[in-house]
Amino acid sequence: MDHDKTVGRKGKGVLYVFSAGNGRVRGDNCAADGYLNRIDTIAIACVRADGEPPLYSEACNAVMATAYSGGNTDPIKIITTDIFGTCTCEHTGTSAASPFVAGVLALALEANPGLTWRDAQHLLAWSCDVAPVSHSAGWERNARKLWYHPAYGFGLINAFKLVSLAKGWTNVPPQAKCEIPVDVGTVTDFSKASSWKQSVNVTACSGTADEVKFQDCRSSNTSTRIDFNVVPVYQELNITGRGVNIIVLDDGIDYGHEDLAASFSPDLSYNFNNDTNDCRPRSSDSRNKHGTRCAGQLVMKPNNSKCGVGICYGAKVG
Ligand SMILES: [Ca+2]
Repeated sequence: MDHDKTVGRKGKGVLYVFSAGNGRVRGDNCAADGYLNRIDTIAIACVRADGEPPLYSEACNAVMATAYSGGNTDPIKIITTDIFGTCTCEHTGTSAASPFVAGVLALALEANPGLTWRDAQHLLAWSCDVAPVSHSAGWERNARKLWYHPAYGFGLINAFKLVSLAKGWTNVPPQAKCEIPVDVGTVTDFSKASSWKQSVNVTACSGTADEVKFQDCRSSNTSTRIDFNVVPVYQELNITGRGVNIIVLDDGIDYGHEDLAASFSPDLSYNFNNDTNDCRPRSSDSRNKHGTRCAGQLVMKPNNSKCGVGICYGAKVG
């Protein structure tokens, strides 16, 4: 991933979007996940249609933003493609939230192919809506007056705002490294369910060349609608993800599916089981449907009376 950050997309960096995890009800915390805690990845939590987080969606300071999914017993879940050429209305978990954000970022990349991995994070911070999820306690403003909540990140993703902002975006400066030595005292052993807390006041390297300062509060939105606002991206901006490549790191894609075939690219695919680019899921195990479902959320074909419409249906997937 270090390679992808510095070399991928001709130096602009691959955008990695991860689900924040489904174990909150068991006490899991996404801060314990090394992938989510990398500064160059984007962790996504979820809410149900009523704006409440399902019991499984984890909270930690790695969470950048929120998208929709369904609760465990919720009748409203996500419609997408399924294996064996079928459709499902049962896709759920944070697994269903992160593809929506990946799809919106794909739309942003069509709008502005020059975006870096850092720009993507800034765009999320400045365009997400807080109002639809503001009813929960625990929101705090950061040093640049942006609202933040560990269960929602910077709020609910808003495709039209993010892509519109991306169109005229000026690249943020390269990453600066602010290092502040912290004495955490004696090393402590942890057992399950034990906890340890220490507070440290930091200055964000104020007054130095590496001062953390390039965040501000550009957008405020009082809308309370639960809506990604993706339709105006198609209708007003004529953007569908064209020219953008997305890789679903998962258990395979049923690429012959009539809602996926046109967007599938073998050049983007690799099967680690047999070292080929044939990424069809093993049909002997019907649990291998996760990747097909996530891929459908991204690129389902529109106007074919099958399943639904992918959020960035003009993109390529593998
Ligand atoms: Ca379709």
